[in-house]
Amino acid sequence: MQIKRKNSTLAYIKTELKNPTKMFELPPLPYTYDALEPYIDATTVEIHHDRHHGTYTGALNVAIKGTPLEGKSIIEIFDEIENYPAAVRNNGGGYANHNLYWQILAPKGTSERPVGEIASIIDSTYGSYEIFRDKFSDAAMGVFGSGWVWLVVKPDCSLEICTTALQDNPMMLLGGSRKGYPILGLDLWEHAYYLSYQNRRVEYIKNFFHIINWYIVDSLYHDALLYYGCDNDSTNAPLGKEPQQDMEKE
Ligand code: MN3
Repeated sequence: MQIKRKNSTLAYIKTELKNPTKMFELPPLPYTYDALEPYIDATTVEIHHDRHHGTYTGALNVAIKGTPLEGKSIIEIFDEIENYPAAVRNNGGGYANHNLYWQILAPKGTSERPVGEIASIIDSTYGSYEIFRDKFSDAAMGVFGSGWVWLVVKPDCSLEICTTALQDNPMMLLGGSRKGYPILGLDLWEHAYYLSYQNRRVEYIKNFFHIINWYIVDSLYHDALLYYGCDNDSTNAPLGKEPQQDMEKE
């Protein structure tokens, strides 16, 4: 089963990041519950998507109801996240983080290695895909308790591996700054892996690399470059450049 660039999937992510919606809705899984087996079992996917992600989504709507955040996009909500109760931060993050998580996963065989421009930028940033994989895994193992590990694009257009606690998202404006635009994220909460792996988080992290949809990650990388106005023709372009029109052509 091949999942490559799908306009519907990407349109969803772009819409989600840029356009306001009145109520947030739980996006359907882009595959069946058992599609990630044997690495993530069907029961885990079903509970994780339908109940955990569903609950974050519903609770986000409740948390923003009647506040000035109602009708804003999740990215606009992240701009003001420090001004609202923890329920907005926890459920807004939980909603957005899982949107990304389900999109960047895919059945084994979809893409065993990075593809497109993200492949070359990973090579030039980290030396090789294998070195990147080790660094990402080490960062994941360093998260104590519940949280996430991310590959983000920073405002200066470079890549960075970072982690967040609980359901924080790298785009949340916290203490005056954001960590970056996430293009890959791994859920390290026990609910993501416990039924199959119990305490063996290291195996869950190792197996994650078999089920990444690098076509989607590459598309998100292009979205991030566009978001920050990076010059698509050069690596680590300086800040402040106008978005290049030719990046819109896909
Ligand atoms: Mn989760």
